[in-house]
Amino acid sequence: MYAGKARAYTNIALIKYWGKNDEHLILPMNSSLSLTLDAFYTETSVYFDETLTEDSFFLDGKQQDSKQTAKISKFLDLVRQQQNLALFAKVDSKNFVPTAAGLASSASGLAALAGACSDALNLQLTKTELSRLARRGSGSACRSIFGGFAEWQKGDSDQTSFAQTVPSDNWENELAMLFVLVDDGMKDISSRDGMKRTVDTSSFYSGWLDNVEADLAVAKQAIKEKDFNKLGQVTEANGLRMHGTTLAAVPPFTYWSPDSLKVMQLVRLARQKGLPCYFTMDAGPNVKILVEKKNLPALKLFLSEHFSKEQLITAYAGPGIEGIPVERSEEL
Ligand code: FM0
Repeated sequence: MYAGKARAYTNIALIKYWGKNDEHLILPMNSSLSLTLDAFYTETSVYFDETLTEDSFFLDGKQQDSKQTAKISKFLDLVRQQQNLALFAKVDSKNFVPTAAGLASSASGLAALAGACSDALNLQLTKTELSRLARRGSGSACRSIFGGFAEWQKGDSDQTSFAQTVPSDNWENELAMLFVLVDDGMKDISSRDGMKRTVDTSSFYSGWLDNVEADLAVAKQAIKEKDFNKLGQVTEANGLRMHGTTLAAVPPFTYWSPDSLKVMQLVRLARQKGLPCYFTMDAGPNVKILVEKKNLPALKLFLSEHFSKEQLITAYAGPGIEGIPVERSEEL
């Protein structure tokens, strides 16, 4: 038996990863930049054992169906192939989210799985190697290896595509991200499917590519200068452009719900009132608002007229991946 366990925190991209250049290796079309958060994380244990006759995947104590398990097995296959290992595994994952509001993320999940596998098989990977491994599970997971700001340099091969810390002089500790949970009751298009459809069919996709590397440079400069408005403006503009591409996909789609638009409008209104804050969205209707910690109470008060306490979830900058000891009682 080989057992390992790790905890990884989710990250939210300020400059988005949107589109793959190589779907098998998960090489992105563009570089991206994110902030790792403290409020949402995944703890995953993996047990490779000769008594197992198939892979199994438990999430929050519940065994997952064959479709969910297949994604995990695919990642385990990669590890088994790299390590010349012929053992099935049990994967036990627990998502820590403030509410059961669909905030579970593939970034924290696949990063934790990569960390658990590395721990179980004593791979002694560097952070760069671990980032590359996590990338193969889910692109955004490669950024969750690092705390604070992380940049995923797109690279052009398995070797050269990985994330690294963006030097920030701990500026991220002065920032917060407020999640506004809105639900449109619609079936989500996964980020994987959404980005593929966009790359394959959207006539706006070239416009995305035309701007994104410049956005990234502005974001890095803003972090260097600790210029909140500069970082916020480029975050909001970049997110809007990403979402713009989906409208020209065939068939078209959007992740926005009426409530998402309401939050965007309120953020603009807050700014007009002299409260600096900026929104971003991912492959779902929830809106994330970047704000300085010192302005968080005012922002929450402002939004509390429109949204319940349960819909407003605060996150701060979080740490990188952490190894945790496997408890004997948790084993098979
Ligand atoms: O996080 O197909 O990593 O940069 O969240 O597993 O590689 O789930 F929705 C926007 C994340 C995409 C932007 O995609 O895709 C970002 C997104 P995978 P992910």
